Amino acid sequence: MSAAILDKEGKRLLLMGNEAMARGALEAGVDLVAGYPGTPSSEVIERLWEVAEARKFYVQWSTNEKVAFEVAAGASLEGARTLCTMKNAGLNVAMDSFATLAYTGVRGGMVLMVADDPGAHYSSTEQDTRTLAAYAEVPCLEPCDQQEAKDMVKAAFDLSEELELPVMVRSVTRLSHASGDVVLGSLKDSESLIGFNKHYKIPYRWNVYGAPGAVSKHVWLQETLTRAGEYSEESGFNSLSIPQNPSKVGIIASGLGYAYVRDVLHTLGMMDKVNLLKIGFLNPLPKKKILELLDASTYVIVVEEGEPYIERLVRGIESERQADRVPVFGKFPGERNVLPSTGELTCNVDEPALLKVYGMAYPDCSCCLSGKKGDDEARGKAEALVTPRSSALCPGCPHLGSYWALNQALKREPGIHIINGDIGCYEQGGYGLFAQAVAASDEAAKKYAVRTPYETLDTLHVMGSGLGMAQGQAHLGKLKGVEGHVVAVSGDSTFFHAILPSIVNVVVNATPATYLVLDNRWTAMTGHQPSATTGENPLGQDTPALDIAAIVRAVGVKNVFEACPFDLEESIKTIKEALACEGPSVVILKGECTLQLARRKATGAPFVVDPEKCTGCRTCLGLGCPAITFDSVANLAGIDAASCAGCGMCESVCPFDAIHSTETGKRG
Ligand SMILES: Cc1ncc(C[n+]2csc(CCOP(=O)(O)OP(=O)(O)O)c2C)c(N)n1
Repeated sequence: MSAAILDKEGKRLLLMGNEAMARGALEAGVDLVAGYPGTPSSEVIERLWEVAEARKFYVQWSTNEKVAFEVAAGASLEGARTLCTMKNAGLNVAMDSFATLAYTGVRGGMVLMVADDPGAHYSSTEQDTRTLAAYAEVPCLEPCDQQEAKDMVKAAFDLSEELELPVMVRSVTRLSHASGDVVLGSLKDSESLIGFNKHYKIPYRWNVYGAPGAVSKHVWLQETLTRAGEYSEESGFNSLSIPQNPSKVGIIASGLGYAYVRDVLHTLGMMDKVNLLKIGFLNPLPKKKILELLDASTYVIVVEEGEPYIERLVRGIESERQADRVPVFGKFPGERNVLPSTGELTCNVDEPALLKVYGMAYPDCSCCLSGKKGDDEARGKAEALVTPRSSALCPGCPHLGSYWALNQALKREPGIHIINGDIGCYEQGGYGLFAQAVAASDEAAKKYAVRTPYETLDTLHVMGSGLGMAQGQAHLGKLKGVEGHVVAVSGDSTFFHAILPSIVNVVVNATPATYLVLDNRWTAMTGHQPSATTGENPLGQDTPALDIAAIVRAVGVKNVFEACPFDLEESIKTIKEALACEGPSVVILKGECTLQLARRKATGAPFVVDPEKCTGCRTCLGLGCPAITFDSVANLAGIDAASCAGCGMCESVCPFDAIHSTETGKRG
């Protein structure tokens, strides 16, 4: 695909939204790109890595989103065109810098691409970052398809330079990860005039506190945003169409919401029969166009992915105008609610919504609201056919060994243990199934038996939160004499992203908690981007591989242990030693991601179960490896040779010596 995004002007290609946005940056002559992986945003940078040398720009995966944002911002202050990418949650991490950079503005065009995830396909929340762009008082654009995604990223660089503000482009999962037709524009060589000017246009331009101070910079920001409103009014990304005989119903549709509305209107043969305002430039909104639509319509429906963000503002505009003459329908609760305020929009959701609004004008159409019932029935039937199960770690995943070892190490320890999880492949250690709620007062019942790795984690929130929460629990437990261990786990990429300040906090507050780093050498969850322990960049070139044990020792952790999670006995013993320590302890469980081993053909021969020796005890199932099967009729375990990675962990857990490698034929 790298060659494709370098294809020549005029070529029509099928591109993923993220690839289209990468191309947009190349057509803008980008100088520097930085980001942190996060689905569904990562492919923008992955594609750009592949062409960076040829197109002579700099690219990096940064340690976290705040760092990435600052890397891009710093270069922009020198006049470079910069792109920064992240997922929705990433903007929370970068927020401090994002909200503050707007006060000084930028010099070279700076575009921030944030991919939201309505429907939470890949995320802990459905958070809508458009509200954060508004909060930071930064212009925000949102494409409706892949062509516009490319064009918008390119245009965002010009807009950013024109306004001297960073410009945010908001994408969503279905745009970033779906493919569509894109006609390419011309690639552009960088034309940036690079050079740093401390007093650019105003004295101490790049210092929020610099005279005449933050308030005056805020005044400038608000004036600039007002100017941005004029651009929004004129922007080709916002278009209003009112038929000759204006319809009673006006639709305001933004981003992907517009794409769905367009499909539904085509299906219903109503494309040129409604008053339609397409919004792509959404902060600030094109207020005059909205007023025109309101003037022409009896009802208005707002269709947008995420919160009722535009709807709220349109309601405000309408009530400011003349005592709520035009009812505004959308996602707000109440009698004008026609769209769900959670989950993702689809044509199935939008069509009944549009018809419901029409149903008020044309009551005959209310029969069309039955679509959801049909969906629910089909889902109910499908659910009856499927065996419920948790999502699983890969066969031979080192995290399986880490969880097995942790659960074994804690097994006979007194008290109720709290295992704080974090975000990464290993978060599946908390997905579980079939648990029952227990009243807070029911002390005994709180000690749930953990039968598989997938029931291990007790808390799971955001990157870095596990170790933070563990500290509160450990200190409180000590103060109140609560029995039980407090543990936190995280991966290696998460360690560098969010744990570093937290581990310093552990040390300076002498926190009696145990922290396990599940170091699989990669940022596996988001598609195997390198982490700081990998030792190579995405092009396979050598980079320093940082040593987590040395880092935690350097910040003052005295009890630092290392073990290999594929060696279960060693891991159990090591974790027990760490749990027995008085103060803070850290265990680094170092075992490379099995998918990477498989890619390098470094996995072992498959293992098999000897039916003569297997007693059907099911101990091996407790490892949670998806390659292990169980025949409940024959009461025998088995191993799926095609998926077995040959790690041998199952051999070590079998109490009857019934599992062995096909290579050696016996326990090695
Ligand atoms: C703030 C934020 N940024 C990015 C992500 C996307 N993301 C989920 S897990 C993860 C890192 C996983 O790497 P690691 O901690 O090494 O664990 P692994 O998946 O390799 O087991 C990332 C970047 C996120 N969830 N939140």
